[in-house]
Amino acid sequence: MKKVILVTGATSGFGKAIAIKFAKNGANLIITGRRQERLLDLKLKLENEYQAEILPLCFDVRNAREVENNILALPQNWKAIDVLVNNAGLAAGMHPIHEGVLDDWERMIDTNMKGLLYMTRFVAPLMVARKKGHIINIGSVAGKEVYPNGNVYCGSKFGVDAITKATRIDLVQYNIKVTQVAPGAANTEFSLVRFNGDQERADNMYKGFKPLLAEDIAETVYYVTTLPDHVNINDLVLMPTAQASSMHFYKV
Ligand code: NDP
Ligand code: 8X3
Repeated sequence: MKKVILVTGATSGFGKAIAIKFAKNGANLIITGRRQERLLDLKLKLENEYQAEILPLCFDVRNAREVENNILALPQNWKAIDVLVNNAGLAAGMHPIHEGVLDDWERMIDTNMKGLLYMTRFVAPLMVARKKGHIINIGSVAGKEVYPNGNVYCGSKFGVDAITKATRIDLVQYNIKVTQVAPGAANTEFSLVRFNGDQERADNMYKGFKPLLAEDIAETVYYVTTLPDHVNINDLVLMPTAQASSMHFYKV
């Protein structure tokens, strides 16, 4: 029986690479995001290249009702979700706290924390009923150490760190694994989104060192699902070799 993996934010970056990695390894996938065309392109690719069954769901994780309706409406065979990867997220802007843009703050908190909570709230009961499942939250080194002008993004990822620990405690009695994977700097669309489409500023973030690739995170997320039933990775922090902390990089 093929595993069912639900990945949020599968239209780009980590989420897309995670979907590809699991499809390559024989899973069926529920892929979600707001960009329908990208979801449909990925569905075709995964079906053609890996003979995976793919269910694309287009919704905004910030909308609790959309999350609830999409999960409740899943056909019965798709409700047996083995792994939920809470990956959808973003940084918006990078300003000192006293100059912060309120709309950016709302987007980060609503997506990174509340979106992850809504997904967990409606998927976890399906796992509880089966006494089986694995929830993987994508945190960040920004949820381990703050950095200048990272204020609200860091706060949202510290939130993910705390929510992950709390979720593990609440679900331990149901045989559900809960893991955080917390990456350092990775070159995806993340910085382009953070700097509102400014490609030069985004590229500058990764100059002079080799950042993580989305595939590195996909390998890691896949790895944590391959351990025996009695073993759970609680928290896994990975960084580029040239990064030593959220602020220390060796650049040449
Ligand atoms: P990308 O920008 O490449 O991908 C982000 C994904 O999140 C997209 O698929 C996007 O889909 C989805 N998303 C964003 N907002 C929403 C929303 N409101 N509803 C549904 N989906 C949404 O970035 P990454 O792949 O790098 O980021 C993935 C995760 O990893 C994020 O949580 C990020 O904070 C975290 N992270 C990133 C790091 C990095 O350096 N890149 C390092 C550590 C953590 P769509 O726009 O189609 O909705
Ligand atoms: C993304 C990594 O260092 O840009 O979470 O905050 S960082």
